[in-house]
Amino acid sequence: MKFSPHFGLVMALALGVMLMSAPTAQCFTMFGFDFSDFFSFASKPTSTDDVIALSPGLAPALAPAPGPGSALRTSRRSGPFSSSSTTSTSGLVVGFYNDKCSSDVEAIIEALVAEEFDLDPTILPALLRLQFHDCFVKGCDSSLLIDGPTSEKTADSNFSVRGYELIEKLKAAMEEACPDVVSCSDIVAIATKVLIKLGGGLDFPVETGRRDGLVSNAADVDLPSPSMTVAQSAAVFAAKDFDIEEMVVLLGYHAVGIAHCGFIEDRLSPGNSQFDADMDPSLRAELTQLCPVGVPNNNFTPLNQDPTNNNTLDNTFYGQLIQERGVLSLDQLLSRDPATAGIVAALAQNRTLFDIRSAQVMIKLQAVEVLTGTDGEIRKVCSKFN
Ligand code: HEM
Ligand SMILES: *[C@@H]1O[C@H](CO)[C@@H](O)[C@H](O)[C@H]1NC(C)=O
Ligand SMILES: *[C@@H]1O[C@H](CO)[C@@H](O)[C@H](O)[C@H]1NC(C)=O
Ligand SMILES: CC(=O)N[C@H]1CO[C@H](CO)[C@@H](O)[C@@H]1O
Repeated sequence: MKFSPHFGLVMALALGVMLMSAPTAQCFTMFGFDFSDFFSFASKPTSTDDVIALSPGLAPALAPAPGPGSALRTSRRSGPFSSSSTTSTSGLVVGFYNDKCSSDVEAIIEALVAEEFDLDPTILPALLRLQFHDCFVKGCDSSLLIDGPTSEKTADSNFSVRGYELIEKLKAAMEEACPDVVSCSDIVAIATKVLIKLGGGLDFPVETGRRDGLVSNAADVDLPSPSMTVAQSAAVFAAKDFDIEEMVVLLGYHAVGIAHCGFIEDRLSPGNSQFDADMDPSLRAELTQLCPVGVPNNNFTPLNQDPTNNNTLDNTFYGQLIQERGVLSLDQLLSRDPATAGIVAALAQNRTLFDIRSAQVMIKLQAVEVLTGTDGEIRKVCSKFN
């Protein structure tokens, strides 16, 4: 049995004759694997505790100047991150719950998330991916969290998405502190922000005020596939108002976490249409051993093959791409495609640049098509509509 990209089937269904060559539709059937081995070697990353009072001069050295659609770009702030609760055009604010709950919502979430991170640091990549998959389908509205026979999480692309239990646990704590006040969507955003800090990223001010969605359909899931070209993926991001630099920055979150053989093996064997002749030969040798073609397995490998990276959110991932050591096809193409190679090079050279841009673009991701005001609802349980 051979695995294909998990996004493939859904993409093909949802987008019909999309630009990409439809990958063969097969199903992953592996659930409940234990990821703990993978992270057992990881030492706990040092957190960047303080958001440096970043001056406006630190604004991205890379191409795109702030444009429409970004929370950051549209809010009146003095620097890349300001802790003021200025309303952005998304309707979100920093500190939305300050006057709505007698307990400190963010502090409670932070404490519980830190506890979980101590037990299982893989919760960082898990929530990063969960946040992305939620926000890119009907906005950051927790539609991914809904249980049901045809809900979003049953889509093929939900394969190996994890972290649902933590969100439910945080929700229970919120219901205890101030019932019916804190949305699941904000819990996901706050938890992700806390984990980014714990994982070595910046401590950016998280925007809140999201409401939870009322719709969750697997048929709405149209996430990009790792077998896309850079241009195809850029088109998917552009449809969500992210430019190509922002796409490259967001894919930098592949600094942490893992990919399963099903996404890799097509790149390894000569004769296969996805064969990557330019992959670093030593990486190919390792991956060929890990992912024997035609042999069903649940094996996986770090998305970031840099041996000095301890599952921290740093820019070493981009350096690996430059060395032809990308694990996913799309990731690797970023350093080869003339449209993105320069962006990869700049990010590979400058950790500070990655730290700032990855936080800024995460804030923007967390504001995609959010529900605010009286739209949607505040769920009582994150896996169920009220
Ligand atoms: C074109 C866009 C993207 C594609 C095609 C893509 C594809 C993938 C694939 C195939 C995996 C491996 C899943 C597995 O084998 O279990 C993965 C994992 C992951 N992705 Fe992405 N991804 C994209 C964008 C993003 C973005 C924007 C983020 C973060 C904001 C992200 C964060 C992650 C993380 C952290 C993991 C590791 C998950 C874990 O270890 O549990 N990805 N992605
Ligand atoms: C990663 O962890 C190893 C073992 O704990 C340590 O020797 C190494 O210095 C760490 N590397 C980085 C970049 O933190
Ligand atoms: C790295 O990026 C930061 C943030 O954009 C910038 O201020 C700094 O000048 C850059 N450093 C180098 C060496 O280019
Ligand atoms: C958690 C969850 O609902 N996982 C589902 C993901 O989608 C597959 C089908 O592609 C289901 O079998 C899983 O139960």
